[in-house]
Amino acid sequence: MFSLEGKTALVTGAAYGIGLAIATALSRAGARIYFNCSRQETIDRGLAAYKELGIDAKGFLCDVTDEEAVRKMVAEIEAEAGAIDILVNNAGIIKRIPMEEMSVEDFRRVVDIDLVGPFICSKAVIPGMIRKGHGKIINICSMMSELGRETVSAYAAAKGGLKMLTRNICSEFGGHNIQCNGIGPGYIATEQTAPLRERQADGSRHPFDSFIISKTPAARWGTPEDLMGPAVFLASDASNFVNGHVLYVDGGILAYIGKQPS
Ligand code: NAP
Ligand code: GCO
Repeated sequence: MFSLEGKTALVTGAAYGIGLAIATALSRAGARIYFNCSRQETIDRGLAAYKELGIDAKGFLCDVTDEEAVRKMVAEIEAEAGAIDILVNNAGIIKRIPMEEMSVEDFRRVVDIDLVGPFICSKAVIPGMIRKGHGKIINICSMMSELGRETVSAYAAAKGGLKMLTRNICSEFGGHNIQCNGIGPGYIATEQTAPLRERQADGSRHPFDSFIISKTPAARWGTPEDLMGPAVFLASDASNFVNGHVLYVDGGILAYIGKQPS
């Protein structure tokens, strides 16, 4: 029930980080992999990574906020491989700026990529999924789908919205045997969170790094590999009666008040 043999998967923003790990897991379960990024150098970086992994992935230069480009990409994939069975809305950015200093343009850009992008990509693949009689959409949410913190107003608003978009796609298309679920990663060691883990001048941990360690029962950051199994589960027949759910892969952060001061 966990096999993805014969399935076609599109993972957005999957040149490195979480997207690359998820696409690799789907490929190892049998899926054919397509991915997109907004910069040619990232596409090239991703293609080199997939080649190194022995995965014959195809990359598209496509910004998820560009509806025409997304529709063209999906049409090209469908012409080559048939309707897309699995869409992972992974592409995303974050801007860490105090709200009173954040421009409306910055706020809009984060929401555009992290929330409108998944809407555009889902809207593009759903007709094919309906024709095929099944589909899996996995939205990469966040701790910020549930919690706020200073400086990430746009990102939290977008990821909170993405949780509700997940539930709405579930509601609107569950009758077509389309399951739409979220994965809510905890704090994962990728390029996106590298600034939060930078060693201090004296060699000590970044204060935020220490904070996350104290908030995580496992006392460690997650890795992209920690998300591979949950992604295969939500992309496979094993989750055919799971719909509208956000699976938090956070090491227990959301369950834990935090390490008590010694
Ligand atoms: P990352 O290392 O910053 O990678 C982001 C990827 O998205 C890159 O491949 C990037 O390539 C692509 N991308 C960005 N804007 C795009 C656009 N407009 N159109 C198409 N592709 C675009 O991020 P990550 O840490 O792997 O995170 C991946 C996803 O997980 C994001 O949605 C993030 O919000 C979410 N997440 C991350 C964490 C974490 O702790 N790292 C935790 C929870 C959720 P280009 O720049 O070339 O487009
Ligand atoms: C931040 C981090 C987080 C992670 C992730 C947590 O600045 O707080 O970047 O937002 O990216 O979303 O689940």
